[in-house]
Amino acid sequence: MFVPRILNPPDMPILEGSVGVEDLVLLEPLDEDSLIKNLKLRYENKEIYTYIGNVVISVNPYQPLPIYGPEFIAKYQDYTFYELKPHIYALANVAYQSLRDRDRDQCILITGESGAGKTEASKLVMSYVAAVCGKGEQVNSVKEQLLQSNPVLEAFGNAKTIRNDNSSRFGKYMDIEFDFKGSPLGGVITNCMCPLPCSSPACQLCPPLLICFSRQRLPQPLGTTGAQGRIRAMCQVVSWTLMRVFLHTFPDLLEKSRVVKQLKGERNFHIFYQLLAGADAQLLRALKLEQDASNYAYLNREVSRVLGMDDASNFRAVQSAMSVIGFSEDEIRQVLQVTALVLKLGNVELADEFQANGTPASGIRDGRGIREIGEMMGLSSVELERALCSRTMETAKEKVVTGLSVMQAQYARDALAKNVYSRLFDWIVGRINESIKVDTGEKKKVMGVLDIYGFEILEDNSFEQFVINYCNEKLQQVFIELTLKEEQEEYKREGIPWTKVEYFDNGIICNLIEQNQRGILAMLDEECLRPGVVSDSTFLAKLNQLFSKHSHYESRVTQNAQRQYDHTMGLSCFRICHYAGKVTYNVMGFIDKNNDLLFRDLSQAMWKAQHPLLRSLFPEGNPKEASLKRPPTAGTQFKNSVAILMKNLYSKNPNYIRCIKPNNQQQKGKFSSELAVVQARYLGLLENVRVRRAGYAYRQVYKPFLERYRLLSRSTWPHWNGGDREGVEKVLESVSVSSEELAYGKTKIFIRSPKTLFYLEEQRRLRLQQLATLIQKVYRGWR
Ligand code: AOV
Ligand code: MG
Repeated sequence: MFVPRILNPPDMPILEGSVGVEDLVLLEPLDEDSLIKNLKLRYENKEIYTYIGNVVISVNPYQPLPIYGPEFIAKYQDYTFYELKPHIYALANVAYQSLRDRDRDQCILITGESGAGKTEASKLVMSYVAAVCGKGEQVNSVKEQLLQSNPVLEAFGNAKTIRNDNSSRFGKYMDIEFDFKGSPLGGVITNCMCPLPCSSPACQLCPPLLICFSRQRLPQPLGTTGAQGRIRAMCQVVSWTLMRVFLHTFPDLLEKSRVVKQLKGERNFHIFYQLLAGADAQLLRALKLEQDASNYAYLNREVSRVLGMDDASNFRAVQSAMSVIGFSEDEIRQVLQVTALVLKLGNVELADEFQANGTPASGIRDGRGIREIGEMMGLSSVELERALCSRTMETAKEKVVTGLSVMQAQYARDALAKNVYSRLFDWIVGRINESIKVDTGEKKKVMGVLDIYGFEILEDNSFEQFVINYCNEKLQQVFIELTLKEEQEEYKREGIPWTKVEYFDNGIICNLIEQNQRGILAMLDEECLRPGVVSDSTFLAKLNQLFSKHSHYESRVTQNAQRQYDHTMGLSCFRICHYAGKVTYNVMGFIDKNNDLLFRDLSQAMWKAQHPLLRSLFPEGNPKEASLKRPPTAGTQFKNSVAILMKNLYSKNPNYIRCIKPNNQQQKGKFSSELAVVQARYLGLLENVRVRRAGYAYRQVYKPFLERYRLLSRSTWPHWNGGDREGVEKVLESVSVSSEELAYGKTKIFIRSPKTLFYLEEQRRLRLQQLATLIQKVYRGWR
């Protein structure tokens, strides 16, 4: 349940020194300027979190702040949302409690651009969940595994980019699954007798009082036993138990092009550097590696170190994390071998050779390298060379082997390296999923956490940025649909007058990209599958023709209002006006990346290798499994996984963390208003506040509202036999809330300003204190 917090309750030390408004709903005047000023003021005072109702805005502090850890987790667990400073823990707590108490699957959606703090936020959510749920040996081990999955995933899936030294290069969606009550695995069950003299069969006072006594959080009235007007609610304190974690990474969505090539100033995936820096001499020898990163063609020579990042010690952390998760020593060794193989493949140099008939073909220049690789793979170097440098065309009748040109062979080598690495990554994810679970108990409730790569605008944007931004576009759509639209529609449903707030609906951009048979992805597939001469330029020409009138598509050839061509755009580019800004994409490489071809000779060779892990990564290399059917293109696969993800998200109750990047230098304490305003604009923060404020900041179904506050009125407490809505009316009358503050909807009560709610909460707290004192007296009397 969303409840905005009391601004300055007197007895909570944690609140001291708060700056600016903590909930933008309270902002006065409400405009972009004051919104940004408020965020800035707070940021400069190290208040990085701010609410818009139940949405958490997080501004990256770029420095460790003393607001995390067990002590804070315990605090946020004990208080409700409005009682403490805005925090991700508060949001995690609300999500966790709604999951537990209201039986509703939750998801936590973390958005923001690259470097804004999404991954760190997701880790905070995970550590919160791990800290608050369940006890017992087995559960603790699941928790430990959950937390240790981070260093492993980051080593293999993150890299230094221009935007972020620890940038996620894959999309991660995690389902954390819980089981509850009476579970043999540590669901804590305590039976307490509530001594309250009350006759309500489901006494709602019981939970808060039990909290007072035992600091336990989970009493659920089980049933009642009555004696002479005294009804005691028997409460069961249960705790939800973390059962299992299921990681979904998008198939093929690791940015695998990075394995073979990085932009200026960027690095390959961390693991390569960690391995070289952290492996001892013996391991290096076993892997046939040299320590110096500059020896490897796949590792950008100019940057091999990242300031403040200790690759060697991270390597040890990754190794130990893998064993905690349950990778056997042998598995770890094999993973490292495959990683080393990728590096070594990059150094395979291809040179011109001539076939007997005089046509140019490629061959391998350095015999030692290929022999070492063959040895490690468990494959003869002759066979490996053949697979890299030639291609077998198979028809029903015959087999024709042709030599590849040097360019083609290099392409084949890189394709192999990329495929080995990305399949290794998927294998690791699968292996983690196998580990992190308790076998007994079925899945009951799920909390999803989504942390994807953020929206990216680079100087030169390619297929990778295109899919990444498409994914962000879809997430924005979820946000719009669920928050803004739903909000307005709710007012309509409840029959409450409403002034319309305009917001931008990005459905049109999503359609431009994903529409079946008509969208850009469909056009790309069509070009990839079309027989005849296809190239990136025929693809571009097709787009330019098809979308020349589309309001969110721009090309060099579309004339603008002044009938001029746009010469600022490269010849091979098109532009999409995304919700978050215009991005110019260069089509060079789109077809290739979408096709993502791995010549069959290579997958067959890999399948023949003796190395068990490597071999298992290429099941399609088994001649018996061979199919002439083409696997779906990279774009289609991506679109499909996004669709599955969306379906999953729509089935859950969303909680939002909106991350903002305060500066481009990854510097602490520096808040650039210009940068923030752009992000606030595309995150739609102002609209979000407006929608929240336009009408009513808070609403709640009558029944739970009555249950929460009925102790405030003598008419409704301890007994109330009337209807829920009438009960709510009685309560609000008795605490004299002005009628202008309220609207009675069909099923819900709406409250206009948060202040009224703060007032109600304060009244409730005082009343509870009163009651607690009373009951403690009774309780003592009984013992
Ligand atoms: P991202 O996930 O949003 O970018 P990260 O979560 O990796 O961004 O954050 C980038 C860096 O900012 C981290 O490595 C930390 O140094 C710092 N940081 C972020 N949040 C905090 C925090 N709460 N406290 C302290 N430091 C923080 V990307 O994955 O690139 O889209 O693709
Ligand atoms: Mg990240």
